[in-house]
Amino acid sequence: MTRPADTHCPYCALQCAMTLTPTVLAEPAEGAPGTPVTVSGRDFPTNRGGLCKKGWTSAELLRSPARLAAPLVRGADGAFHEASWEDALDLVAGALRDIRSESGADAVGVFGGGGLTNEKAYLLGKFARLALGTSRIDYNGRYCMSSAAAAGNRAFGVDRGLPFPLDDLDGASTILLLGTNVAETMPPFIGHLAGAQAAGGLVVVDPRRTATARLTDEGRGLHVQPAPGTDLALLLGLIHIVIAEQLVDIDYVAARTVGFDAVRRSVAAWWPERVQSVTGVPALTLRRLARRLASGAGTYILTGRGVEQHVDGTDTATAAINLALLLGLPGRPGSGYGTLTGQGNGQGGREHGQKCDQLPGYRKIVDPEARAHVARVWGVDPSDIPGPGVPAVELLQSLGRPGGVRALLVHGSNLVVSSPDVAAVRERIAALDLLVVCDFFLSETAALADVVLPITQWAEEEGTMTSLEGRVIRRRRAITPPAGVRDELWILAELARRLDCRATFDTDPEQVFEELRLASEGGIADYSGIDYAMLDRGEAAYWPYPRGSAGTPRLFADRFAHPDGLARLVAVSVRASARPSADDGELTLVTGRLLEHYQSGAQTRRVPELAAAQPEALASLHPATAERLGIADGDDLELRNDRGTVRCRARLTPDIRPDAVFLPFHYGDEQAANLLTSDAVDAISAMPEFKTNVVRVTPLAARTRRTRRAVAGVPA
Ligand SMILES: Nc1nc2c(c(=O)[nH]1)N[C@H]1C(S)=C(S)[C@@H](COP(=O)(O)OP(=O)(O)OC[C@H]3O[C@@H](n4cnc5c(=O)[nH]c(N)nc54)[C@H](O)[C@@H]3O)O[C@H]1N2
Ligand SMILES: Nc1nc2c(c(=O)[nH]1)N[C@H]1C(S)=C(S)[C@@H](COP(=O)(O)OP(=O)(O)OC[C@H]3O[C@@H](n4cnc5c(=O)[nH]c(N)nc54)[C@H](O)[C@@H]3O)O[C@H]1N2
Ligand code: SF4
Ligand SMILES: [Mo]
Repeated sequence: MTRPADTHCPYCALQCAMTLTPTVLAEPAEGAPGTPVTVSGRDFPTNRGGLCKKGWTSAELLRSPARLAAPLVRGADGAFHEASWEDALDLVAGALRDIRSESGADAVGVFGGGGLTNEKAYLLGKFARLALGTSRIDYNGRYCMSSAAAAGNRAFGVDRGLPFPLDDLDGASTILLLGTNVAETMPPFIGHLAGAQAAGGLVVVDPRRTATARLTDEGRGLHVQPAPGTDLALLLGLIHIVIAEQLVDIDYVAARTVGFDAVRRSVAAWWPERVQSVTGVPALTLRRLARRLASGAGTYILTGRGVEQHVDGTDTATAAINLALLLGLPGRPGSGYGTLTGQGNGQGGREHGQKCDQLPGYRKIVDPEARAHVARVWGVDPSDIPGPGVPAVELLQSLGRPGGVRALLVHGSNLVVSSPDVAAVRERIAALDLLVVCDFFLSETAALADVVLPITQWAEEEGTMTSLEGRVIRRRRAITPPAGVRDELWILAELARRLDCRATFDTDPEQVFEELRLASEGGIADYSGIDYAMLDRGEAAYWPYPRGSAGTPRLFADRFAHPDGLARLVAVSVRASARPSADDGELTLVTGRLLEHYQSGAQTRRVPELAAAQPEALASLHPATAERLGIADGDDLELRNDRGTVRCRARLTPDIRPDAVFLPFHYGDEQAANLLTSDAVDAISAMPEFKTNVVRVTPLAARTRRTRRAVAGVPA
């Protein structure tokens, strides 16, 4: 197969459209492994032909020398040995059977990913429930979208990240970006901010002066730089002002929402000066901002991980929704509220059964009607479907413990880099009886496995993804995969057969999608009206898309998804959280992303150009803080807390607040930012606290000096 293929980027949820052109045309050995592929941007409403560096270089991974070419099985000598697919799958199935018969079905766990196609995500959920019979499945979207999802479900009765097409933003005059650095995390996205910039109305809330914050320079808007982890207070303050200054859209609130009185009471004490004392944002700025947001049509409020990845992430997202509802934004033409989904299929991946409490179509696994519907599609009895499992952090905490998970299958996550308190996770992984990882590289997680199964990459497979817009799009195959790798649908089908599962496991993506359509029919995320043919004709398919309908580009025009059609205003309050003490060495650790690397870096650290641009973790410090701590640019330093230690070099920048230090989480082993993060989770969403943790920062050279002096009996 050597025709150009219209597809989308393998990485983030913007899913930029690209064309892949195999360079060797009409070769006799058609589709020989290693066919070079050229990437070109393709016009599409979201990226308009643009791609970021990661997209441009994505095809290099197809022919990477690091790519796995055969199953790997760990031998008695502790080393990996190549094995045949038959042997590797027999071994996995045999071990799973033994563990299941000894310890019960819940002794086998599954960890999925938001990068999987809809077909893989759907089949993985079915595989866990039917072939393994386990309730123990969850996925890395727990680390990503769970707080935004919980808030959206609670307020609107539905969780579609953007309830409107992205290019609606083009007409905005005010856009409030809460905790997102789109200029680095979705570069082509910023084209959609131009209208708001021109109107002087781009507002970026971030403790760092990021590339996105700089888009507000020169009268194009405002950068608000609160203390990390204080967004909830900031939002309660904005709501307080909106109410106090009578900026509430009274008619909208009366007609379309419930809960206003409780919200009004809950913000009464958050007057601007008090908010200033908590957040550091001047009261005057808060008032100006509230007035700007209420100044008329064309206002959008969008959240990202910066406000969501906290132990109060659901409540913070809820406060942002409350603000939007009081201003009458959701569902009104030309304005709105949304959250920016992160992973390639972060939206579709959270709809079809990878979540521990979920069945396809965003159905609840505890709902008898949902169980009956899905059981019919699967050809089983409802009682064959296990009940709810446990969310990701709890799942990982149970590994290798009595009564916990003994065997774990990982599909699409490098969890020993990206999970919170990762030193503890690595210990738990070591306590497993069996770890099986499907990947195309020997990621840090795969390197710990007993069996590694090498799989196809995006340019070698067919399927669908659901972008951050809630639009279902086609992933298309451009080249034939190398001989030694397999499609994950095939792997799941082969394992299911070996486990004597009687349910059907199709290996053709289109057939799997046909089944997903039926399974999702009548659910919240209803895909029943979508098929490959219409996607291939280029039709825009936004869910919910019931059979016979035309899909739903825009939600909430007339009603919200709760049975009574009304949105819920939910009163939320600030709880005390850990703050760095005035003690000189303690700072708030803020974690996040760099343009060049994707997530745990398992893929992008293997692209030479990207690795060369950002070869190592650098801790960003304010020059004033660095001076106080005796650290110069490029110095080695140590970040330490009760959970772990990271050693890296310092990068001095005035773009960060003096009370914080920033570390990207894209690096493995000893440079993993998650050695320092806490596994405390949000009570509603089970989202871990990734964004703000307390660390002590010390220059390494000085520490060594001190240690030497101490050894020599000299006081440090
Ligand atoms: N280059 C690149 N792009 C990506 C990804 C990647 O790994 N690399 N991953 C994709 C995925 S899965 C996701 S989820 C998205 C994430 O996309 P973003 O949400 O844009 O990414 P982050 O860098 O995690 O966080 C955004 C910002 O939050 C700020 N922040 C931290 N703490 C706080 C806080 O307490 N309050 C506020 N207001 N802001 C805070 C950080 O300084 C950071 O600039 O990106 C997607 N795109
Ligand atoms: N400190 C800190 N930690 C964070 C975050 C943060 O901001 N700060 N962000 C969190 C967020 S938002 C996210 S989304 C997570 C992401 O973190 P991870 O879950 O680790 O995600 P990736 O690094 O994308 O890992 C995906 C792995 O699966 C492989 N892969 C890619 N596609 C497929 C496929 O189709 N099938 C299979 N089987 N494998 C595939 C890749 O090669 C890679 O090894 O990290 C979270 N961790
Ligand atoms: S913005 Fe996201 S989808 Fe677009 S090219 Fe970059 S990584 Fe790929
Ligand atoms: Mo994410």
